[in-house]
Order: sequence, then structure tokens, then C-alpha cells
Amino acid sequence: GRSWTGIGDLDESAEGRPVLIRGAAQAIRPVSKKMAFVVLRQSMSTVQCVLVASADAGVSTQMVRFATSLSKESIVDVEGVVSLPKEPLKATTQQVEIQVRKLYCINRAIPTLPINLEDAARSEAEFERAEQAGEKLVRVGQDTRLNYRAIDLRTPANQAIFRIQCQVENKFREFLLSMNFVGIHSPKLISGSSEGGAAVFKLQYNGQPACLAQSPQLYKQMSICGGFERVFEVGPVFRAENSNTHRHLCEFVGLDAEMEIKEHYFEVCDIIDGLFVAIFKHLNENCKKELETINRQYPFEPLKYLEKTLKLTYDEGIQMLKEAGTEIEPMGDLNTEAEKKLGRLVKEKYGTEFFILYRYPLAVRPFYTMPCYDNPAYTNSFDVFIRGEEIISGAQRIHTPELLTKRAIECGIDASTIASYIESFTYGAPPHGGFGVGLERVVMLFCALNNIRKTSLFPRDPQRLVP
Ligand code: ATP
Ligand code: AMO
Repeated sequence: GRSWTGIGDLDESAEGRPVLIRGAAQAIRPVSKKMAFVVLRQSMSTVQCVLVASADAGVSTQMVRFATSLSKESIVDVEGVVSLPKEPLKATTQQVEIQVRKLYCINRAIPTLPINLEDAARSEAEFERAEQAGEKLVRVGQDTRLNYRAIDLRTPANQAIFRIQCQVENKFREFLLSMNFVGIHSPKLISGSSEGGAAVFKLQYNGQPACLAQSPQLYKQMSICGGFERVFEVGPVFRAENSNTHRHLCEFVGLDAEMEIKEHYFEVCDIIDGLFVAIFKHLNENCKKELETINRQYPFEPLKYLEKTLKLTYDEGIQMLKEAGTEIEPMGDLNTEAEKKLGRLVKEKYGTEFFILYRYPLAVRPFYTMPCYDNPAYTNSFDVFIRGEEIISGAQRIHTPELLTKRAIECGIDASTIASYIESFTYGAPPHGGFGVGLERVVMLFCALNNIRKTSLFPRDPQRLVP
């Protein structure tokens, strides 16, 4: 085959070299009958291709005309020679040009696209500058973007977001594998709720009532009962939430882990500490181009975190809120606003936007959570926050069938619906704990994006099943 060059790999060192590239025609600018520019894009990179009619280069005026007749986003192959521009280029990522020898259209896009990609890629600041200059630019709304996601995903920021997501997932696996965790796949078609509550999608399973797994919770614990000391899973999680918020999806990617605990459930917190510090470092060191690309459209401050993750008790958190004028209902959950405020207070006091809040009240945790030995009104549990929003829940689990049954009943769960789960704790079950992370939330909050739909490839929310 012929030798192809990636647009992102084109730099000054290639000056004078013949290259063959393929990209989408992002912009087409006719200059005269004899000259035109075509900007080609491949993932996060763009390059300017220059067509000048000349017998020497074998470029005819027909070819220039053909280039200017291309529809935007058509797929184009260009053979040409790399050259250095006379002035620095503002409109492309690559600081070289291609002097076109041959140009082929591989597949045309329809002439009128539902989204103008240049508008879709603009930052809010650009819109504001244009407005002040009296220029009319059209903002592309969230619904339009999601309706035509196959186009919207082409913006450099979106290309970067899903590369970051892939790196978070990859680092999650890599780190846990290095800590002797075993990757598992638990069933998603299950017989009942795993987290309690009504937020389950119900379906028929060969005539029996069934549902989509709300989490791998019961099965990751049963894997521990099955003799795996440490397990992790990356897989879909289904929540029939009727939550039309910026941070709830009906289907998201769960990063789950479960492990034997030898002495204290802080062993689980230590894994989270090592894991997330490794993820943040990896992103900052190895995904610079992606982070800069996101920053150009959605500016954000780098995440502040400590080398050793801060841990605060729920009571300490409540006290900080109280001193700042926010009262929480006794032994109650933090609402979204209180979480945000606590995030700000912790940042001011401790200089970190990533912390663990532990020892939550029993009343606000799921039935399988281990109560504290010294005070059963509290639990060996925790949530983890980035920029004042929850990304992780976790806990030590109850490992005795008697207490598990008692807690299930107290929480209004019909123990017969989880009989096989409870039974697995009668065969000899080690103390254990674990945690669950929402992948989309990690990416959203690391990059301070304002909506979880931006970090879900084809989001499923209460209103959206298509595309
Ligand atoms: P988890 O389900 O793990 O507890 P979560 O982030 O999904 O985590 P919820 O428990 O669903 O959070 O809710 C936590 C807080 O988020 C609630 O106390 C509530 O204030 C807020 N919240 C949840 N759903 C909504 C909603 N639809 N509208 C506004 N706030 C909501
Ligand atoms: P929880 O219900 O808190 O815990 O979920 C764990 C993490 O998943 C993410 N998350 C969501 N992300 C997007 N849309 C949603 N609707 C949504 N709901 C939750 C959050 C949350 O922190 N079994 C326990 C975990 C455990 O204890 O191991 C569980 O499912 O980031």
C-alpha cells in the first residue's frame, strides 16, 4: 500500500517532503480561478492545503474549481508537498501547509449540514467577542449537538474528551491489575434491584420479571465470596433515574472494585488514593494536547489535588458547613448545593479539590453497608468528591448473613429477592469492601465541564434514546 501521513504528525521537519493525507474538508476558501485553500481535519488536527493552478505542479484550473465545489465535511485525499507558510497560521493546528499536487474526493457530504462544525467548535469567549463586534454567529445548542452527535463528535474538544475518557479507563485497569485485582464481568440481566430503591429498568426475561443491573454490587461481593481476593469491573450501569440534572444519566459506565479487607476499610481508601493520584498524574503528563484542546473551547483551571488524598469525616464536613452558615438535617445526606459548598470550603482550607468524606450515617447508606463497630448509627463508608461533586461511593460491606438480612429488611427490601446473594455469605465470607466510580463524572469534573452529556458518547437521559 501507499504510505499515509497523519495530519497531526505534519510539522516543520517534513518541509519539502511529498505526503499523502486523508481528512474531512472543514473549510473551503476560493481565492481566485487559479487558487484555493482547503482545510483538512483528522481527529484533533487541521492542516491548510493550498491549490495553485500551474503546469509545473500538474494542477489545472479545473482541479482548483473542483476543490472549491467540495461540500464541507466531504472526505478528501490529498497528495502534495509540505511547505512552510509565509505567516503563522491562525486557523489550523498544524504550522505547515500542503502544496497540493492531486486531490480526490472519496465521499461527499450533503451540501447543507445540520451543524456547522466551525460554530460547534467555538468557545463562549469567541461568541462574546463576535457579538461585541456586531457579528452574528449561531451557537449550537446541546440538543442539536446530541441529535446529530456523529457530526458534533468531530469537534476537537469532543475528540479530546473521549481520548481522555479512554485514558482514565485504561489507567483504572492498569493500576488495579498492578495491585493484583482480577477483571470480572458480572451479568447485567438480573432478577432484582442491587442498590434498593425504585430506579430500575424492568423487563421480561423468558417470561420472568427481571431488570437491568443498577450496579455490579451484589455480584462483585459474591465474587469475593467466590475466592477472588480483589476484583474490578468496567461495564454499563443502568439507573431508571427521573433526574434531569447536569450529572445524572440513565446509563453510565461504572468503574467498580471490591477487595478483601485485612484490618481496616481504609485499605480501600488507600487504593483509591493511589489510583486517582496515578490517573491525575497520567492525564497531566501524557494528555497535554487533549487537555489544551478541551481548554481552548471550554477553559478550566487544572484540578488541585494532594499527593496524599485528604480524608475528612462526615461530622467534620457537617461542622465546616455549619460554621459557614449551612445547616444539614441531623444525620441526613448532603444535597447538591451543600456538597458544592463543602467543596469550596475544603479547597480554601486544605488547598485540594479532591477529597474523601467518610463515616456517613447509617440512615443514608445502602443496606449492605457495614455499620461502625463503635457506633452503629454511623457506617464504614465514604464518598469521594472532585470540585464539590460526588464521583465515588464506597464502603466496607456486611459479611455476616444475619446482619445482612436484618439490614435488608430494615431498609424495606424483601430478603427473598436477594436470597442467593445472602446465602453466599453463609459458606465462609472474608471481610471486604469496595467502591464504584462513574467514568463520565470523572472526566466531566476533571475538566470542569458543566454537563455529563458532554462526556457520554451517545448519552441516555430520561428523554433520550436516539441516536
Ligand atoms: P448516589 O446515587 O451514588 O448517591 P448521586 O450523585 O447519583 O449518587 P443521589 O444520591 O442520587 O446522588 O443524590 C445525591 C444528591 O443529589 C441528593 O441529595 C440531591 O440533592 C441531589 N439530586 C439527586 N437527584 C436530583 C435531581 N433530580 N434534581 C436535583 N438534585 C438532585
Ligand atoms: P452509587 O450509586 O453512588 O454507588 O454509584 C457510584 C458512582 O456512580 C456514579 N453515578 C452516576 N453517574 C451518572 N449518572 C448517574 N445516574 C449516576 N449514579 C451514580 C457516581 C457515583 O459516585 N454499589 C455502589 C458503589 C459501591 O459501594 O461500590 C453504587 O452503585 O459517580
